[in-house]
Amino acid sequence: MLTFYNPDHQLHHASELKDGKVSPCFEMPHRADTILERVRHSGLGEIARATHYDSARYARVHSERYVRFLEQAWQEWSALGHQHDALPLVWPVRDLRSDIEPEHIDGKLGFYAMDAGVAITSGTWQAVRGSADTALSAMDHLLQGHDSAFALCRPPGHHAAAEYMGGYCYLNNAAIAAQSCLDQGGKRVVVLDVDFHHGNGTQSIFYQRPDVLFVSLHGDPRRSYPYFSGHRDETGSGAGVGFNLNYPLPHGTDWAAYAIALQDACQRIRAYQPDAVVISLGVDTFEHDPISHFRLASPDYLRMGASIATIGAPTLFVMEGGYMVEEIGINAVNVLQGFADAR
Ligand code: SP5
Ligand code: ZN
Repeated sequence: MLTFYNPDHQLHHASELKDGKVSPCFEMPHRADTILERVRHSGLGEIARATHYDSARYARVHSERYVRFLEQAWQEWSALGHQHDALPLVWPVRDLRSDIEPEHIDGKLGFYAMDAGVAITSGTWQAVRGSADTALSAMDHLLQGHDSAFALCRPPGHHAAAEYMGGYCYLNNAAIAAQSCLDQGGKRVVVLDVDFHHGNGTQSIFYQRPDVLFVSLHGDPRRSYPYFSGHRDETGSGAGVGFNLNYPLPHGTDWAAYAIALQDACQRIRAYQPDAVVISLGVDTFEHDPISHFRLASPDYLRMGASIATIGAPTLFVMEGGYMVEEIGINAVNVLQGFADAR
């Protein structure tokens, strides 16, 4: 399996507001470097450099004004004399106006964010677009007739919706790749999200569409981030009714319980007969993850990969979360190896 990687991710190392304090993000550059090292030493396959794409490709699933905001935010922020990270601090919730884009950067940051886990720094845009380009490069490889590919994306993407960032995510790499597949002749695409957190951004982007089936296994939003999305009764709307499938699972879920939900999900995906499957691959379901609450062990990720392989469609793995940096490489590559061994 070919791995796509872009070293520009290192330009994004930010802080987040958590537990009432600003401190370094759990989502740090060392994560991707640890995974890359593991890919190198595991014999999974070659590593390829991602190529550069026009930003119009991101605007297939994001609004143009949001992409423009991401591109210009640091310039607008630093023009005020700031040298530290830009963090959103005010949001247009419920009956506040969310139709008029503010002119001031403080307003824009909140307008285009769902939380304070998405700092903008001087290198954020270059890293963010490099991450989307990594997913696009890997999808192009898949469309050339290969069985699978791994996009080692960083920063992650699945919390980012058409017009907002959140949860360490800016551009939705998995959604951009899924849309690219459709734009190049694919008719039915699945995004299967196995990150611990519900992929609210991906769900939102495809919620009214039948051409992308979104399936997610995640911590029950009644107790887990992102709290406001990921319930079982979210099944799609309009033409998309029946094409959104959530499996909220309780704190403490181990492989035995997880495997039952995953098998059910894979069976539903097979019935859809997809042209391609995009896996939002988060390994924050790990028992020692510092911010999550499932109990998967390292060997379970081999089984996860084997289970995903039973879907039987061309498969693109897109890296999402996972914050136990020491084991993130072992766990992520275990999924890929479990998949490759079963094919
Ligand atoms: C891509 C991804 O996995 N994003 C996750 C974003 C989660 N952000 C909120 C996490 C809050 C956890 N707070 C625990 C604090 C432990 N001291
Ligand atoms: Zn996550």
